[in-house]
Amino acid sequence: MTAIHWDALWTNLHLATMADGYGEIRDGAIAVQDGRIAWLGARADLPAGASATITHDGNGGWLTPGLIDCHTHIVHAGNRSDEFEARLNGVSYADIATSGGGIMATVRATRAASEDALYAASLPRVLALLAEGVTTIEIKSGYGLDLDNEAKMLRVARRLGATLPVRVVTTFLGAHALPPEYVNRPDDYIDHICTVMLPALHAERLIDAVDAFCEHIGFTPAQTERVFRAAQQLGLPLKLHAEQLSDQRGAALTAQYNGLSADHLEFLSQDGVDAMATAGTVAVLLPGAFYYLRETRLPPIDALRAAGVPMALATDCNPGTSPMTSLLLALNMGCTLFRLTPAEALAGVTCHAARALGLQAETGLLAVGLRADFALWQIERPGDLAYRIGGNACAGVVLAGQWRAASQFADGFKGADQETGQVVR
Ligand code: DI6
Ligand code: FE
Repeated sequence: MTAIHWDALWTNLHLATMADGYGEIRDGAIAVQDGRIAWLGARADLPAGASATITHDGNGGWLTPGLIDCHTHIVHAGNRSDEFEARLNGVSYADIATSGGGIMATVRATRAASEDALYAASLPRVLALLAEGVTTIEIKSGYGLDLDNEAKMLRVARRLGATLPVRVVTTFLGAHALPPEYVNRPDDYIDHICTVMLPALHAERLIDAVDAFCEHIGFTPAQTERVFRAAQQLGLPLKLHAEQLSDQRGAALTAQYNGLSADHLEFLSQDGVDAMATAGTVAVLLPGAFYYLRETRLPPIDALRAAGVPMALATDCNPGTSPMTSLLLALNMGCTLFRLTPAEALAGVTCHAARALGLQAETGLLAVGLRADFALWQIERPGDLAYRIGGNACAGVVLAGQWRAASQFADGFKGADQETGQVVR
């Protein structure tokens, strides 16, 4: 019998495979071949005579699947700290909105930014996530609101994925807000999305999924359904900002169209929970926005849990309602604010987040055949990841088999060389 030889082998660590709770394997080992997991188990069970080209020492830490931030608006220009400050000085949200603030302030800044400027503005936010063990990020458009500017946002998202050691999944969120060109004509804007923007951006291969903001301050369920139909005709998977501020039955609509996820969900009804459970639609919980808006109504966590709906957690990184670039903080908030258990929270940024992106056959678990996307942590037990506020115990990440120390993602990391595609160290 020929001895087994792998590209890389990791030992002197514990594994949290996330298959069934933490799926702990103490004193484990994990082998990588061609960027995928070839073997994992207790070190004592390593096949006799197995060897590897590189053996990595985990320093007694814990290896988890690479973390997945499955809902972000991380590509945008400008910030809204002026509004934050004005509100705390007594200016009302309505006044800010009538004077052109809110989402429209970010739309103006994003439209005005060149593609390079938008990339440069987004880079430090993405690096902050990577330094905390993130290996997959979903990035939405939705601050361009016309064909050229939505395309610009999505190209920047693609470029972040091409130049950094992270898997980027793009979501077209043209139906985020009504652009000034279509004031009082929301149905015309939805027409434009369905007949012009969606087909053009899809033809440029800029879209992996389609989302909308179904809300009394966003788009109606009927308008959302038109976007869903157009997306489905192109074979694109669906997601929805649903039930964030009111119950529009958006989650049930998403389930009806076999959507990947319904996100936010503070005002989700039992009917919505049941529809999601039947369709296998993931509930993406966004505690950063809940916190920032000082929302008091909780998503129906107990009902989701009882119905067996997979619950993911994400940052919702955006300049208005969740200016947050820490998925570890979202993990902590998922526990403190939403009362998830630390194991549920970690599943929410690994296996369930993968499912929310349709990537469950690729990443989100430590399992043979999946991509070797790992995060290595110098912690005592997996629950430490949700326990702390601040601090970062991430030693580094592995994306498709390749190791990178977390310290690389500190200030000064410039992304990849544009000519060669090599990451600049
Ligand atoms: N829900 C939100 O919380 C964000 N978008 C959305 O649909 C807010 C985005 C912003 O204020 O810029
Ligand atoms: Fe969002």
